[in-house]
Amino acid sequence: MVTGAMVTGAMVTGGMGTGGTRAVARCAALALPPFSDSAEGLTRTYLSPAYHAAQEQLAAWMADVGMTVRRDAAANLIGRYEGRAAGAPALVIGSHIDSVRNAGAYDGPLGILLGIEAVAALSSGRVRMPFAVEVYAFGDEEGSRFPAAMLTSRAVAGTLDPAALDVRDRDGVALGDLLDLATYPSAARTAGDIIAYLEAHIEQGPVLEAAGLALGTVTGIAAQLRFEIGLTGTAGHAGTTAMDLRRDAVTGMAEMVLAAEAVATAGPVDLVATVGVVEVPAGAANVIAGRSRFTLDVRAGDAAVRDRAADAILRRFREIAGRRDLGMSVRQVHDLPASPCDPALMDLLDAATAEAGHKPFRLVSGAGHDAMIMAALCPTAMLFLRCRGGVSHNPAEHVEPADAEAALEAISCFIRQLGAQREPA
Ligand code: HGY
Ligand code: MN
Ligand code: MN
Repeated sequence: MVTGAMVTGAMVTGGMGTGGTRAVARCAALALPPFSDSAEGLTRTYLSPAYHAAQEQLAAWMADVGMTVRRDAAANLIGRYEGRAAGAPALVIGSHIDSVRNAGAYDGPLGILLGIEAVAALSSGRVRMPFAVEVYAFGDEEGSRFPAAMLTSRAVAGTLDPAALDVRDRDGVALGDLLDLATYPSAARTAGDIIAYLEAHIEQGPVLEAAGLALGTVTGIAAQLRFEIGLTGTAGHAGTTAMDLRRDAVTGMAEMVLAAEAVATAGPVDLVATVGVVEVPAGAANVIAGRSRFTLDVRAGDAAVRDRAADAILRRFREIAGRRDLGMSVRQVHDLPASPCDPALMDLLDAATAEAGHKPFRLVSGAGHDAMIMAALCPTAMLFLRCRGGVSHNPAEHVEPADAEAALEAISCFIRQLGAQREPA
């Protein structure tokens, strides 16, 4: 399975870096070709050539630390380090290998690599726990290739609606052209197989840095709705069409974008609305746009707050479309309910953070994570790491190796304490 593209541990860290430092260096290595689909910056989308190259590299690093490695029918990569008894239920440590476009190096891969380093610490000490440890590299958390997110963790959690697999990317490539959709749901795990899910992830926000802390225990993940909006007006000549005769799909979209911003700004601080993709098919400088498309992402810690805001925004959109005589289509892409983390695992993560020498601190996640999907299958916990300036979904994303060392120590303490809880009486 090893190819010339492999980057060995020593090559990445110039020798035996310690686990957290090595994890950070490996994330940086995975941000470069062939592990990126773009020559400039990092873009790694589900099932792309860069995705497969990065999976091969992760598989090699998993095998290096004594894990058996497999891919499931959703093309997730899974490493397994057996417990004392073969086939024992597993603690799953995971995150996602796919990225947004022009991404930072740490959003996703860091949680996978810290899982591999936690297993490295166990295997180098020849330690076996009363449970197995599995490391999941989920394939499609961002939804940056197909118009759906969290597909592969939903397959694992068994909550995937097969209709969600009927998707095509921007080039018209269907998911069914790349994977066998009939067997895709066989990626599902049974609840008894997994005792808990732990995800380490950069905070992607400013709270830990402002508090002067390296680590945080996540209390829950915000609810999110995602829509695709299409507008239809009348294409026309930019030079000959009077302003009051236009059915302009771009100015209509622009008014709607600002309306979404106004509704969210008027709400509580954790209510956010984002238009991240705007498209003008067949757009040209001298053409009044007849069509436009855009995405709408609405989130809040409380699903009722999120839903009221989304309703208000869509009402504003309908009013704008009516006044401008524009056709409008609204497709809900996904609805992810708020996901509280498991109280007992949060306590364990606090204790592990303290044992690692850091002050336990709790915070909400405004960002979505595979953990919110895995919560349907098993108790979940998330460990946040400070990231510089709270910057993420941006090449400037940065993690201090010392913070990754702290996170690895906390994860190792978490595994030890979970093991102690599950030792036979
Ligand atoms: O959108 C999110 O919150 C995550 O980065 N996918
Ligand atoms: Mn992420
Ligand atoms: Mn992300």
